[in-house]
Amino acid sequence: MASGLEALTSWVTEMAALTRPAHIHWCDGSDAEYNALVQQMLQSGDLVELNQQTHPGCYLHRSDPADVARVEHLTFVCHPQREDTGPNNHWMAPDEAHAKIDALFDGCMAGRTMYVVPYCMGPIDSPLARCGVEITDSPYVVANMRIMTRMGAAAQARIEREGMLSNGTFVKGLHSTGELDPERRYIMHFPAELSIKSYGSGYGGNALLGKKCHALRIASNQARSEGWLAEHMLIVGIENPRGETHYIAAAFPSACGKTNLSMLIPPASYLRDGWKVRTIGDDICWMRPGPDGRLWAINPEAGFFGVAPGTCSGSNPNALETIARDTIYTNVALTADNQPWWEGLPGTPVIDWRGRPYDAANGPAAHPNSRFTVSARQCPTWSQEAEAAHGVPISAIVFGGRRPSLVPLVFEAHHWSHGVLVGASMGSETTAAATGTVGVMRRDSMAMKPFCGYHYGDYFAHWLSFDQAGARLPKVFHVNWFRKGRDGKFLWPGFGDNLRVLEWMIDRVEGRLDGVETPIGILPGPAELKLDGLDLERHQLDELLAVDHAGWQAELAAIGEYLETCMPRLPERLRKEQQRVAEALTEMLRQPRQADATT
Ligand code: GTP
Ligand code: SPV
Ligand code: MN
Repeated sequence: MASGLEALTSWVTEMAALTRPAHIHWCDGSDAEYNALVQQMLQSGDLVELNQQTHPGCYLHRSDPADVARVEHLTFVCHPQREDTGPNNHWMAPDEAHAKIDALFDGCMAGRTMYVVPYCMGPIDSPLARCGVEITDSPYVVANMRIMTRMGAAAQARIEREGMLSNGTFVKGLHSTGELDPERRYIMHFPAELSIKSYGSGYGGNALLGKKCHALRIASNQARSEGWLAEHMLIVGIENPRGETHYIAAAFPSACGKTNLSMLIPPASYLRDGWKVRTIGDDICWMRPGPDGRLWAINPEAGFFGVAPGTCSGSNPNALETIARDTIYTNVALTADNQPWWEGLPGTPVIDWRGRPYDAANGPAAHPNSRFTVSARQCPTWSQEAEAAHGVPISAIVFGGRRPSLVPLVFEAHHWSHGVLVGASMGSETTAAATGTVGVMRRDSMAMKPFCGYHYGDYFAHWLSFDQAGARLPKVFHVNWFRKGRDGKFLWPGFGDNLRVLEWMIDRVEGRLDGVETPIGILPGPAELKLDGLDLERHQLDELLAVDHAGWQAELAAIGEYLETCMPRLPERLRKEQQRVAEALTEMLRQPRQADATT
């Protein structure tokens, strides 16, 4: 086998022959390199300097107005066999996909610099980490990759070292901003070749190839064949006053609260009692069974690419503190004194995200998917455990989405197979994180609909396969922070108060609380949620914890239909779980007195 360096240089030579750049720059990840890129982008107008008194080291990037979010309809997973891609992805035959996108790459870097960006997803010395190299013509992408990944010389050294090993093959990503024409834009994945080709977008998950393309779509394939999981999950450590620390991994769809939960600030009474929060990751979790049978998790990322709108001192003071310096903002608005601004912040916008004088008639001042890119180390709750090579042990897995009705605040799955069903059944209203209509309910199994790089049926089977002799699997829960009352307002205060729900989970994990058995799972008993200091009326709590059996019967039928889309690869065990829950609901409805009861 060729050494890692030979494999890398020959691929770079090949890509340079295709794209024909004027210069090739191998990134070392140094401060000097980052600063030079920033200076260059300030000159070219790719970056605008923000108020350096209030926001030192902060810059604004305005992306093309037609390039502001992930593009799921232009994202392809190109397995050699169409069936392996599944109903959850768009497919193109690999040859056709290469031909189509290579025609766009042909000579596209003429007169420009090609950056070679070696990166490591995960702590550089972790056996769970994986490397990649992104070739790009966008200095904005390079600067973002430096913040979001362990980028540069150390990653390249690991690639060179691992070239000799069987599992050492790095993921090859080729990216060009192209003309930013949505008609000439593709995000292509070739799992069998461990490669990614992305053309025509400079935005977020479309262009920072280490993130969704590598760490989820490609890695989910590697995880499947190597016996681990690559998931769209935050990782948070919760230390209670007893001194117990539990790590919780939670999968919510895009813009549904992962960043917020990962760095939550406990309610005042919890802080007084000594509760502590440790942030490990806010978007992606790679986990595998350890020798003790537990799932051990790492965050493959080194930074946050977080949603700006809604981030404020009331909801997420930790994030606000994190992004007060050395942050790249994308598509936010500006105040009169050149500070970044978005909906939810105090102050007044003067320039909107497109650089125009702000006019409410043009819509929000900041784009709804405007974001910040910042090193995770700047987060006040960032934990050294995020650098642990072996990862952290996961006590609970949480699924959740935006469900304005039906779905209670929290419930626990009966066992692992039921937990897999709960994850597979997830639904949520769509958000501005992807192009398309916002606020439409869709199924989003494990929050991986846009990110699972293979057939959902095989994916569910992979999840089920962890239930083995000797396994000490986490408990599985489902939450819904987004239930609305008759007045159309959220019933649950959310944010820091979500710790109250996490506390219940931890007590369940520790066997300290009984909960209440229902057909859909185990809910908190009447006095089991600690609600001191909360302005929540009795009827609101009742609504939040109600199980509407008839409504759930219809939901289970809809889930059954949805699971059918994975046939013939739907695991029989999952179908049986769906039937078990559906039958338990039917049984409940046959006993009118019990069916009326809430909890
Ligand atoms: P991606 O980065 O797209 O994967 O998003 P995310 O899952 O990290 O979502 P994030 O934490 O950035 O939250 C997205 C939006 O949901 C923000 O506007 C938040 O203010 C809002 N949000 C987060 N948590 C809560 C909550 O507990 N309750 C309510 N009502 N809104 C929340
Ligand atoms: C998401 O959409 O889930 C994100 C943002 O985390 S992006 O990196 O653009 O995919
Ligand atoms: Mn995400």
